[in-house]
Amino acid sequence: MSKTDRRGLFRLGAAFGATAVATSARAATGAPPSDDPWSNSLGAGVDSRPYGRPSRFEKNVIRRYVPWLSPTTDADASFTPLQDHHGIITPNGLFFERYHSGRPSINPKDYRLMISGRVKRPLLLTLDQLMRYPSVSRIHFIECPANGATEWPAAQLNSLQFTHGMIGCAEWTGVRLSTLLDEAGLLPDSRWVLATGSDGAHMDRSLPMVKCLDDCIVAWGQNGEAIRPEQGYPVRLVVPGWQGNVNVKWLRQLQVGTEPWITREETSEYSELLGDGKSLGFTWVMNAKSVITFPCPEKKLTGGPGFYQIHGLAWSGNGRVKEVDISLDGGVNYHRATLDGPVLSRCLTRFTYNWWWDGKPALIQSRVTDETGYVQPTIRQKHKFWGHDPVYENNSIQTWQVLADGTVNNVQLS
Ligand SMILES: Nc1nc2c(c(=O)[nH]1)N[C@H]1C(S)=C(S)[C@@H](COP(=O)(O)O)O[C@H]1N2
Ligand SMILES: [Mo]
Repeated sequence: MSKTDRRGLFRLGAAFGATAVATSARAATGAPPSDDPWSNSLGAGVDSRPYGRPSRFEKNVIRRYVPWLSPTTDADASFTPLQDHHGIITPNGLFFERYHSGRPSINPKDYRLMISGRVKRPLLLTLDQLMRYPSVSRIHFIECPANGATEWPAAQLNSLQFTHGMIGCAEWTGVRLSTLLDEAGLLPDSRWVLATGSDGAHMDRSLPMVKCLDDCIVAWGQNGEAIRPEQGYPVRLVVPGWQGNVNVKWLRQLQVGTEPWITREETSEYSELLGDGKSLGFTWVMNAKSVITFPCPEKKLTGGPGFYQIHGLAWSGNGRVKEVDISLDGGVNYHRATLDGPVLSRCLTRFTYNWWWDGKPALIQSRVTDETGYVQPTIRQKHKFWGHDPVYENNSIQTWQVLADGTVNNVQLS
């Protein structure tokens, strides 16, 4: 932190030019800012659309998809606009979507959850019955392991939304999976649970009992309202910190067994080929990752040299974020960023760094270390491990190139 930083002198007034001077002259005479038209008339009444929406000036803050990645719209993915993500909670209408077989429309009256297999008392629950169990609310991110997949061979998409937007973070409300398994009564040899969705894809993933009894939530609430159809209405499984795909949406069945099922989703998908031709199965945990969300390709530096607050998001599927370091020179030197709490486990964490930009080109990066001591790797380190370009788990350090005119580009350092 520099001396200027400690005194809190950002000197932005001068940088903003004439408007700022005029405003401060008015401030000196004690006069209020001028009355604008909207200050002199009656405002609009209660919204005629009873479900509120953002200001019309925010109409570009939307999910987007990459046409060449999603040639059809029913087996699809859309990306969260992280460049406009304020804080750690993703608004429900902006939460990224991923469908293997489209989005079903489920009447909650017809909803049933079956808990079967190696249990003493199989259960078939309606939504009302499910919601009578003791519930919890927890804030967790969900990230698709294919987030950043396009960037393995080279910097391809000049966009924060498309390089990092297959992540969202919400407050999930529901019953702990351990509560339901306890109710059904586990048999001594029950060590795995197969979670299955009721969509056309019947997405199914085997989960080890230790995770099921730890922090998984059978959730019906998302940021204070019912889970959105896009996120699995009426019920999804939340498996904190693990790959997006195990967070089964439109959850239909929890089958308890003794061994993993090795489903199609666990062989043709979500397992990665190693250099020796063998494949790495069950890479569940999303390792620590971070990215600078301002500046970024969508949000350049518009005011010339001077003070800018760099901000961004960091997360780890292994627990809490411990620290984030910022580099302004492509990874040669690092400076500690400030974590802007709350710092929660398996949850987005906001970080900031006060930067007096000298107007020269810069290569800015963030690098997270989580509470286990894991340090976010460079893309070079990842390539060395795989020996080829894989599909999943690109959690490498992102470099944004800042040019003298304030433009920001996605680049990859070789
Ligand atoms: N039933 C079902 N669950 C599913 C999927 C699916 O296609 N069907 N997609 C998975 C994948 S690949 C991801 S990344 C996450 C995405 O969650 P979201 O759409 O709520 O962002 O849901 C997972 N759960
Ligand atoms: Mo995914």
